[in-house]
Amino acid sequence: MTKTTLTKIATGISLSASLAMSATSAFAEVWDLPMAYSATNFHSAVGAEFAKCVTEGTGGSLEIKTHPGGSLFAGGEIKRAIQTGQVNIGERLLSGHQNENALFGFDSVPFLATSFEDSEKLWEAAKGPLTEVLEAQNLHLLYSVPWPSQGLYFKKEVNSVADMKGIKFRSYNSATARLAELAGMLPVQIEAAEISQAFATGVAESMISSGSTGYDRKVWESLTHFYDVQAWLPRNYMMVNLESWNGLDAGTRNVMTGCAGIAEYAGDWRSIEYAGFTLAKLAENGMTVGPAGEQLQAELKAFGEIMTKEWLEKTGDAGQAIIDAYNASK
Ligand code: PCA
Repeated sequence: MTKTTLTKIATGISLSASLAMSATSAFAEVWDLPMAYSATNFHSAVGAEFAKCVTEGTGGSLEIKTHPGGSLFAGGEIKRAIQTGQVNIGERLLSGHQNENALFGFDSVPFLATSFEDSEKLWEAAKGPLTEVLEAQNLHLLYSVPWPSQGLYFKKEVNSVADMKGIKFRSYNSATARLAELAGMLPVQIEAAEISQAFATGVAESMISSGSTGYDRKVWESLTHFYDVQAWLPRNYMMVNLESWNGLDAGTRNVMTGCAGIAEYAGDWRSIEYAGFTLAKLAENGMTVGPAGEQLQAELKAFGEIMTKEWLEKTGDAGQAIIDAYNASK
């Protein structure tokens, strides 16, 4: 997003804010916003800033209250809660629902987009189709922010796929579970909010995730190695129940869209900053942090090829169109 676009958004917000304030301040409404990750996580921080932006931008006529850490709904329940109107708004890792629609997994195709820059291009290619899928599910997409790239965590040195056999692996979507299966590991799906306990009790002993989640959950208390394999950058999405969205007056919708633009911009930057910071913190707390060896990286790439093919088989022309648009933008 350019600076001019941001200036336009900011101007739009202050204009809409005064409109919204004069028009609706007599009918103050509160929307609860469930989020799955810890309050200190950068996605949650961006969500809290977004909520404040909307609350202030509407002059308090629409107050948004964030509930991080899965405290209102667990991660796996958030999307359904928004769709069915149990809450009006919420944030969720959509690839957690790729069983429901394989397109949600476009951001978890191994080695398709491995840098922040490429993740942004892939998002540009996927945004249109994803928005349509969500609308058909009674959801309006507000913004999306990437996690830092995904690396492998273990409690021992691992140099090849053979070293991974039989390890209990914490997954967070079906791509992560499939990767585990291909490597001969035993996947078990666990929300980020629960992983410190899962690692401490031995329910899981490995995972693929960002340095960010490892840092948020202090995984150095149980795990020892982080291999920065840069497999993909999954994304979180802020979504509104479509009927609730359509029920808002135009001024409030403008404020929300403007705040969403700022949140996406700020979220991208926070994610980039947090990536370096959290890897340094893992190392500072005693973990061995570095790239994977050549053999492991090559074996993972081969799994990536299998999984890309499988994803395209499931998504057909729609998936191919995203990949083609992405490749054309590179
Ligand atoms: N953290 C989330 C999803 C991706 C990431 O980096 C998690 O592990 O649940």
